[in-house]
Amino acid sequence: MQMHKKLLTLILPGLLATPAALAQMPVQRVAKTRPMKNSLCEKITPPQKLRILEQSNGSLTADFSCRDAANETVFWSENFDNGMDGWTETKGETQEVTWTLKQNDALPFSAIDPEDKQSLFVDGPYQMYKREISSLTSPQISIPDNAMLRLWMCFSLNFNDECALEISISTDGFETSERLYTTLDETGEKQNQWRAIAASLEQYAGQTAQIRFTYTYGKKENFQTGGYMGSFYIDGITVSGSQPVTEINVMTGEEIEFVDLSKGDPVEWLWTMPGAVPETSTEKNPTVYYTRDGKYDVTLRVKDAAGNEAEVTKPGLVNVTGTEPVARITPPATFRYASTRRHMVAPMAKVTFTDGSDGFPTAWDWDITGVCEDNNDHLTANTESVDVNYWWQHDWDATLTVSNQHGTSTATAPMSAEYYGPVCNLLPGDNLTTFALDGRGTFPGSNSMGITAYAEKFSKPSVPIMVAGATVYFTKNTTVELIDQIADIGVHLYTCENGKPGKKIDSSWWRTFELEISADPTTVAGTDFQFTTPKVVNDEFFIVVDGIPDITNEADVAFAMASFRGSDGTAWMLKNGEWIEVSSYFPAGANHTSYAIFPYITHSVMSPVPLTTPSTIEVSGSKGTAEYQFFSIMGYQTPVCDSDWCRVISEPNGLTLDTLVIEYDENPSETADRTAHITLTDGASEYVITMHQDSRQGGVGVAEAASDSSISMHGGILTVNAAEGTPVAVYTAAGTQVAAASGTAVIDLRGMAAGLYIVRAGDTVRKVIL
Ligand SMILES: [Ca+2]
Repeated sequence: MQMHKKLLTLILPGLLATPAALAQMPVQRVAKTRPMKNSLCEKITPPQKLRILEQSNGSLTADFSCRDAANETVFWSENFDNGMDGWTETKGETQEVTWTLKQNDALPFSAIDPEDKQSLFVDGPYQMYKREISSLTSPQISIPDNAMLRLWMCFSLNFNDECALEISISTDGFETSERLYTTLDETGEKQNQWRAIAASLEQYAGQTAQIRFTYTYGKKENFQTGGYMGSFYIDGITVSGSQPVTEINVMTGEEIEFVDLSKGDPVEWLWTMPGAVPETSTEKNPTVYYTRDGKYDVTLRVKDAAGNEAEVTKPGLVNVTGTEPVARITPPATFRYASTRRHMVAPMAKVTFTDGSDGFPTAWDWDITGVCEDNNDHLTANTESVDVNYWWQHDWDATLTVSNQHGTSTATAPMSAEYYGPVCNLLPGDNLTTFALDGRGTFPGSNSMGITAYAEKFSKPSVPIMVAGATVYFTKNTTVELIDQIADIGVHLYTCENGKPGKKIDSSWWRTFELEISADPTTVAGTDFQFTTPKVVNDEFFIVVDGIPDITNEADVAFAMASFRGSDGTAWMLKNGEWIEVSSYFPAGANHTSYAIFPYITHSVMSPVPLTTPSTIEVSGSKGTAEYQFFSIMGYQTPVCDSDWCRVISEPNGLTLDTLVIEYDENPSETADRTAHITLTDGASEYVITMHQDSRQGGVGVAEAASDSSISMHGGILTVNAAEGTPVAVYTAAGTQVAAASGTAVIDLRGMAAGLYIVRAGDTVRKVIL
């Protein structure tokens, strides 16, 4: 493969200033909190007067509730305040795991239950080699209909590394059992907090069962390191069944799980929930949310196997309260033009802004610059999303103001309209750094933590792009051993699948000793990795860096990233063979970053000039030629026509701006018009010109070529359609008048110098390119 390397430097004000600050940040395996469905529905007492419209048939009766502790009756509970009577402990060989009762001094359970005296505490050994599995089993519990197991747990921060806790259930004394929960499924933040845990026991209705807690091994396999296994507190265990619901209070966007409580063995359910998302469901227990304030009816109609039907309607059951919206713009692409760190979009192409606001606004007010024919004009719109076309290159702003009955919020997205250039996910305030991993190497770089590759995620582009390669800013390439010096550092283009790196599209390599490292410690040098050929991308994509040797006394290779921040994480890493988001690993709060990886992209832009030129060329029934002025930043391949009565007879001129000459034959029909399509491609996307030819008896000729605008230009001939007496003038870009006419006029500009001209017809002004 062809290797081309170019040196780029970037000023890094934060690079050397911050190691002390960085060292203060502990490295832990920490993950984000899984949102708990607590307080989904809140029961108001005393219940409001509720008119429930019921209709039953024989033994079939419809009713329902919603999944929440407030709408449940507790059938069995254990808070360990009076001991552990009835619980059975199973010890392992070393008897090092202990099940005792004590209060969590740091986080007493009395914060949740004011009456609380103590909690169940399970503690592991302090030497890893003594680790063992131990369990505690409940007495027999009668499980009601629609039962839920609910409890609270507080984890030491090393859970899932050395230890994990499982909850299982059995109806036969644990001859057989089902796992209801394991801490290993908790991928969220490892914060010191009481967590509400819930599991459905629906399938055990009417049976007698036992619950078992099992203290077991975590994910870490390196037992030689020693160290404490970890502990858990458990409290507030209940087994409860749902009771009919009379009122539900939720916020907009909050999920409600409705629970069927119908009697008489229904086999079909039809929920009608006007105002909800979704509004209907045939599930037994559907989950919905609401987007607007108000009181909403819920109807459940059920049918049994014999075809009997029953229905219940609870008018005004769900009381929804909204919040003030928070404006957020989803720009056409979120990655940023490297030199401005503004979101980069394609000029001269249709791109779309969408509303990404929180809080369900009911009104939208967009104000976007750079997208009008006059660069001083603002485009305004009141729709949820808006399609725009950047007439002007470089830096512009898009502002969105959203509102609902609770308030108003405004956000601005800084935009750069550029045809090509390096892009990144670095935010305007980011400084570059390399992070020390507590003596276990650097991040991103050589390490002993099983991190073998780094992936930077880029958004879908505003239009299809070509990715030619990427520049990576390395900060260290210390290698002593030959094997490390010649290690291949790879940079790869990957597709995005299920949000993670998917298929490898192309690669480029340099050996470790060939990486550019700046001699000036206040800057970093870029190493340019060029792919074998530019690749078309029209979706989310990743640039992956791998091949970095593990940390040793002889090898230490690292590149730069943005200092950790609270949001906008785009960095991924391959740790122990699994792709994970960097923000799910480092401590919450400031755990988001982006790598100093800059892919080089070119937007696929193919457009008529001026932009308002219609994509349909109307011609008369006689034979002739038509011209079409066309811009393509990447050039175009030989145009293809789907009919043989017309053809492009001009050759590509090799420039971005070209005039297609289209020859067409006489239409043999005296009465029927006909249509052909000429397709142009730049290798990344297509542009289609439609040729519409009238019948020979038809009246439309070239001189009357249709146009949306009153000013149009084809092949140097300017056509102005204006009311009689309207003054028409043509100016150079510098403002010098070069032609004048009145009313409808055809002005031949073919003798003028190429460039931009301004045409004024009365109040209408248009720029044309000659
Ligand atoms: Ca307790």
